[in-house]
Amino acid sequence: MLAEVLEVALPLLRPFVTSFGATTTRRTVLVHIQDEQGHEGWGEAPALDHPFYLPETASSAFAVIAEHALPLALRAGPDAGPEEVAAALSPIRGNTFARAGVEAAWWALAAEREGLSLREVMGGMRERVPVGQSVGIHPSLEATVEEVMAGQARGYRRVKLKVKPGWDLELVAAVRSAVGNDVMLQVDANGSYTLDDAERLARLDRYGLACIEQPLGWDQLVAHAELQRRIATPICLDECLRSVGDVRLALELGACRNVNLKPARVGGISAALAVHRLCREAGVPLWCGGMLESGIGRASNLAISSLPGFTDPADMSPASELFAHDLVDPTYQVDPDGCIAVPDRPGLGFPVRDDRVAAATVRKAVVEPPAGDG
Ligand code: OSB
Ligand code: MG
Repeated sequence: MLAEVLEVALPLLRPFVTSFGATTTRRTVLVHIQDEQGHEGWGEAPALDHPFYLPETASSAFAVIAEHALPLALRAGPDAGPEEVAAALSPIRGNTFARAGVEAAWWALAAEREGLSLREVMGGMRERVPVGQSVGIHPSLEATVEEVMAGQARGYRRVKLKVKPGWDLELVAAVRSAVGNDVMLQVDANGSYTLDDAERLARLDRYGLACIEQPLGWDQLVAHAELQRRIATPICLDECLRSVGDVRLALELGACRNVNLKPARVGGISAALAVHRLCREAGVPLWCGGMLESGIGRASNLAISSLPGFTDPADMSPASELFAHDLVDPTYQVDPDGCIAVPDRPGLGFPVRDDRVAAATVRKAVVEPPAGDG
């Protein structure tokens, strides 16, 4: 079995600005495996370049995968399926993006081996997935409204605005009046407020937002429960939810009424399937978030988004809008009705361009299987 981890640099066409700063180059981490029969699997560990979103970074994910996650996964044996690999990775604490990248490669490998699409091996049903746009922080209201209206013209089913203290009330008022009351609108603060801002945040209630995402700190579950008692807009959590247990606790505490599920942020597809079950049983609105992944990471997000519990549009603006070139070709498109078709090709579902991966690779480590294994 060949197993390698690659760090790739994908320059963004335009910087993506959030309350934690500007992202200009997207370094991300890929996991590539190939078995004796030539079946391949690709996965992505989409930690950001820096520790300002969550503690994990592309560099830390690369190291944890090379030194711990891939060796543990390979010890599960050449015939292990993705759930067995997830179990083999469970001794690793935290480092959810690293674990997810490794597990994802085994999901794609399993799909290729079984001749099934990724959607089928995950139990997804929908053939098309509705998506929304995530609009970064711009220098002016006019520039933001312009980007929103361009997205509306392209069919996006929902608008998400990045906000931070001082870039919030006027912005939401301007966008709400531009798009009208029927467009699904929400905001994402990436943890930039405190409970002292509760009154200001309550003033967003009048704009009919679908949710306010991660208003408070990345580890502030109890404070979110307090805030939710003081505002009418449903709180959605992103950064706070890094395991199935976190989601269960958040719902029990009333810390959120809406869930952004990034499969990689909760540790991989197996954990994400458990979160999906939990939210579906509890009737909690659920949607698939994004991490500005390459088409490799988006492929598994797209597949899982076809499950019935994903009630709201996904964050999945296409790689063609983020990067000069995607790592898969053809990549996916957002159709004029704001949906992306879920591929039914076996395996990952999108052909990986080895030449583009090679050109983007900044470092690589090959991990040997334990002696005696194929
Ligand atoms: O907070 O949801 C977020 C991108 C990178 C890091 C964090 C977030 C985002 C997004 C999703 O907003 C954008 C996308 O992947 O299309
Ligand atoms: Mg978010």
